[in-house]
Formats: sequence, C-alpha cells, structure tokens
Amino acid sequence: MATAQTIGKKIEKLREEIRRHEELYYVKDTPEISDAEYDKLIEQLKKLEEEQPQLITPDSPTQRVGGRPAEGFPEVVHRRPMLSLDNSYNIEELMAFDQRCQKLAEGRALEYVAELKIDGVSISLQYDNQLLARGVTRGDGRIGEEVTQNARTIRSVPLRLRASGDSVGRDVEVRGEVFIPRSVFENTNAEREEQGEPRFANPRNAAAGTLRQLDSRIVASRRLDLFAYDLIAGERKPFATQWAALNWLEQAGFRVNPHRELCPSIEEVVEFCKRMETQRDDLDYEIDGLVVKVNSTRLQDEFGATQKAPRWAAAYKYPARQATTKVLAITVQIGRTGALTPVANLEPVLLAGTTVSRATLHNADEIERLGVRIGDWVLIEKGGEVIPKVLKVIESKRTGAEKRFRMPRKCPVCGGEIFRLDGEVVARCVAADCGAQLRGRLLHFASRRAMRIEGLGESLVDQMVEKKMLRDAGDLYKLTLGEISGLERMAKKSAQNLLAQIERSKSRDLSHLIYALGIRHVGDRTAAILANYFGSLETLAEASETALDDIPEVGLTVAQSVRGWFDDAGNLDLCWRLRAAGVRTKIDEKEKAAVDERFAGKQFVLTGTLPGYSREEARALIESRGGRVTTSVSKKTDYVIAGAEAGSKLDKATTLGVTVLDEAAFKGMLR
Ligand code: 3B9
Repeated sequence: MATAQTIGKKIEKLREEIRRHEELYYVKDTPEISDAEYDKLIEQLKKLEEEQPQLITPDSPTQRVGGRPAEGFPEVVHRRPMLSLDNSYNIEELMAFDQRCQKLAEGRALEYVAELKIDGVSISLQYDNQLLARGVTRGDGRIGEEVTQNARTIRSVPLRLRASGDSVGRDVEVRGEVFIPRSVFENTNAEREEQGEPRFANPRNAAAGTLRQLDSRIVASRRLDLFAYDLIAGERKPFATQWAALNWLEQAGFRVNPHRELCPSIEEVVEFCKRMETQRDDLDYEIDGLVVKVNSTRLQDEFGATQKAPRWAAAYKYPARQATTKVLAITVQIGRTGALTPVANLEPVLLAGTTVSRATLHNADEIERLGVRIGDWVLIEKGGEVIPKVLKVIESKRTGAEKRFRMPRKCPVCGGEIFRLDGEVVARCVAADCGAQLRGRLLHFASRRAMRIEGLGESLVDQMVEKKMLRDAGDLYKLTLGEISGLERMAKKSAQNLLAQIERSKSRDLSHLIYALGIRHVGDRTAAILANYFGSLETLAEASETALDDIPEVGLTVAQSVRGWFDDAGNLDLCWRLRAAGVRTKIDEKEKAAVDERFAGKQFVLTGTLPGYSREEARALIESRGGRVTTSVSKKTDYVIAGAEAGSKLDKATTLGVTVLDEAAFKGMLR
C-alpha cells in the first residue's frame, strides 16, 4: 500500500513532467509527446489525486479541465484601466507618431519595441502570491467581466508563476491577447454549422464568444491560446524597459510572441512592418497589424495617456485583405455527411499574395442573406479560413444580366434526394450510395486525426470511387497490390507503401477509429470520451441513447446521433467487416481512464458542511469519477449529500424522494 507521502512525491513529479510538456507544446511549440500521451499523463495524475484529494492544489494541471457552468460573470473594475491604441494606417502616420514621441522625449534617446497585434481579445490576469487569482476581460477598458474559470482552461496561461528573484513582487497583473488558432477556428465553425448555429465571422469573434461562454467545459474544448504583452506589479511597471518585461514574462512561463524586435529608431520598425506583412499568412493565428511601444518605462510614465490610449504606443494596421471580383458561376460541393456547400467560382484575383478563384458561400441561407447572383461583382475577404468568403455584393455594378442561383433539388453528383431538416441551415444529399459522400468519408477515414493512412489522398480516392472499387472504408483492408498498382500514377513501390500504411492503421487507438467512422457530432474529443467510456466498438454499438446521454460530456444531440448511426444496418456491417479485417476495436487497457459506475453520469447536490471535506474537495472527488455537481435540487438529482446544518435543500430532497447521504455514506461510496 502506497503511503500518502510516496503518492505526494509521485504527484509532484507527474505535475512537473506535465508542466514541462505543456510548455514544450504551447510555449515553445516543440512537443515531445503526442496528445494522447499527454492525456494519459493527465489521467494518471487525476487518479493519484483521487487517492489523496487533500493534495489537489489550484495550480495542478488537472485543474484546467473545465468545471461547472457559471451563472453569468461578475463585473470587475480594473485596477488600472486597460487602454486601447491609436491607429496608424500607413507609414506616414507611423512617422508622425515617431515625431510626437521625439518631441516629448526632448532630445533623449528613444528606442521602440515592435510587437505583433494579434486579432483576439485582451485579458488581464491577476496573480496573488504567484497563483492565478483572477482573469478579467477588457470590457470597456474600465470594467470587465471575471472569467477566471475560462482563463484557467487556456493551457498557455501559467496557473503558477515561475519564481525568479523578488524584483517583481507578489502582486502581479499580466495583460495579453487571447486568441483562437486558425486551425481550431476552422473546426469550431464547421461544428457550429453542423449544429445549426451561426458561424463566427472571424477568429476574434470566436475568441470573444468562447471566453464569455458560461460552460467552461466548452471553453476547454475550443483550445484558446494566449500571448502576453504587458506587466504591471502593484502600482508600477517593475522593469526599466518593455523589452525586459517581455523577457521576464517569457521566463515566468507565458507565451510571448517570438516575432518581436527592439528597434533603435522608427526605420527599423518600418522594416519589421514590411517583413511581417509577407509572413502574415504563415502564422497559425490572425494578426491585424503591429504595435509600436516606447521601450523605456520612464519615458512611458512621462508621456502618459489620453482618455483612452497611451501616448507612448500606437497600432499600425495592415490594409484589410479584401478584393472585388466577378462571380462566374456557383457550384455545389458535397461533403462526407452529404452536406451541400455552395461555392462561388470567381474571376481570378490577387489577394494577399495569392491568386484566388473560389470563395465559399457556406449554405443557402448565406446566399439569401448576401443576395448574391451569378455574374455579380462581390467583395471577398481572406480571413482566418483557408478559403476566402464573400462579404457583400457590389450592387452598383449590377447590369441586370445577373442570374439567381437555386440550390439543386437533386444531388449534383449522384442524383439523389436533397433534404433540409427543420432548424438546420445545411441541406444534405441522403442517398446511401452517393459517390461524393463516399469520397468524403474515405478521405476523413484516412485523415491524420483519424486512421492516419498516409498516401491515401484526393487523387487516389477519386479514382477508387470512380472505378467503384470500394463500398466503404471497410473495403480498404481488402485492396490488393494488383488493384492499387493498376491506378494512375501508382508505381509498385508507392502501392506497397500504401498497403503498408493501411496495414499499420489496423492498430490505431479505438478513439481514432471511432472518430474515423465519421459519425455526425462526434469530433476527436468526443470520440476519445466514448472510447474511454465503452472500451470497445462492440459495447459502443449497443449503448442506448440514455446510456450515452448519461455521460457528463455527451449531450442529447450526440447521443441521438451515435445511436442513430449504429442503428443503420450498413454502418453496423462496416463495423463488423473492420473487425474481421483485423482492425483493433478494443481500447488498449493502458489507455483506459478510471470510470466509477456509481458516480458516472449521476447528479449530486452538496448542502451543509462536511467536516471531512471542503466543498471543492467533495466536488473534485465526484467530478473526477464522472459525476456532476449542481447547485439546486430537482427531480433529476440522484443524490443529495447533506452535512451539518443542511437547510432547505435537504427538505426539498426529502419532498422529492431524492436519496440523501450523510458524510459517512458518501465516504463509503467513494471507497
Ligand atoms: C495602463 C500588443 C495589443 C498591446 C497597451 C495591445 C493592446 C494594448 C496594449 C496595454 N497587442 N500590445 N498593448 N502587442 N493588442 C500598451 C495599451 N497597456 C495598458 O493598457 C496599460 C494601461 C498602464 C499601463 C499599461 O498604466 C500604468 C502606467 C505605469 C505604471 C503602471 C501602470
């Protein structure tokens, strides 16, 4: 039996290791382990902390996992207002900013720091005694909203500052920009569209909307990120220069944008502007320009601020990446779920360095909203997504020859029926044998986050679908060398490689297999949860809608979608053929996280005081076993845990006939 002491040591070691990997991944961008391995470490830590709940500290990496939904956010007055920035839109205005600074500096040497202006939302993070105490949105600059729970889910926000001397003091406020990486933004919007929710117009809105999400579990799943850019300690700036502050932030554990430069004069700032504009598209986040700051804190203090912006800083905004061009045609693409996506085919136009000839119109509602017709001139924008989008129609350029577009009534690929369900924005081809859907499903099955069959790309899949070589992904495992070599651009060597890749995919984790099936509403995270819960494809296939819905992280939409998918005979047949082909359908026991049947999916209410546990401890114990803790007693409540001086909640539980446990019974249940 392990003693509390040895467990404590193990916990500390694991935390250190996890923190190191978080930093490698999120701050240094050089991960050493896979996401799955990282998740495993977290699970191990959770398990140990369950054994010794008194050792759970607020800065433990397990505490990033989103907690209960908040009930609106309290408003907080910023200790120091969060200022905004005056904008410059061209080099002349930037030079004018330099002139004003020169004048205020009265002949003293003036250096600048140039930083990127990330297209996100500003946040203030307060640390008390090195521990993250509060996260507050910028709001109107004077008053913001407290979103601490959500800030905690951002893995590049240190929960504890790394100690380093005492120059900075205990009372630290860090300001920075919260943003959504491009890749995550695209996924988020695709998911929202599937759920019939409106798309976020840009990554900025997505970041703002997510940060103000009441359910921090949703926040955790969206993977926000943060770049820190300013540091205040108590009433002062603790360093003599902005440059030193940025470097301190970095060593304290924050992500600080690596594209920053100390510039001896405004000329170097201009150089930096030009250089970054060409690199803009290669970044995994959107920037809308850069920020120039006077480096010396002393001069900053002297220059002061106007009502809204400091005199020692300015934003240089890049021109928007928009262009106008003509819509030559509107075509419709069919995705793997049968979803129809209308696409505008454009007269090629140069936009932010690349030639663009297509822009997405998303869905029929969007076409309606824009009023776009074939032949129209449109304003397009290249934003956070790979494919540009149509912003508006230039009506003044209409000639009258433009033609309205109608969504097709039949699938343009297979001729099958098109349906649009009530409340959904997406129309779908529902034909079971649609080649376009099969193509999409195969590409999804082979994709990196699914079965990772490298080499099975668009051109091969197109040929296989065209030649009717496959019914579904299950047939991939029956392909022979002869069949593959017969395809265009397939030398024997590449055919052998592909076969090896297909063979290798048989031992992918169960979570990847579940994701690969392409069940609507089941993304990679949900797939991992389902894999953990059910342990095998067979068990998942038999799970009832209720059993699925009872999983805390799984909602009714997902539950219905999963049950519906397995109710389809063709889908079930696919599963059994995958298994017969030797694809692993059981979870690797090492992967499996602890799920406690007595807690999983059950609703608990805590009331009164339990001498043995703090409220937070009790909550953590329940949640780590898969239970849910809510604040009010209802018919849905499974257990009320009543301590001393329990009041009206206990009465209500008795009235409703809800099981009431005292501390001893709760303890017994935990064992
Ligand atoms: C009162 C980057 C952005 C940014 C500042 C930025 C947005 C705003 C700002 C933040 N990207 N940098 N910087 N890279 N999007 C410069 C406006 N700073 C403040 O809001 C601020 C406000 C202060 C100091 C800073 O008052 C003090 C003055 C002296 C000592 C202590 C506080």
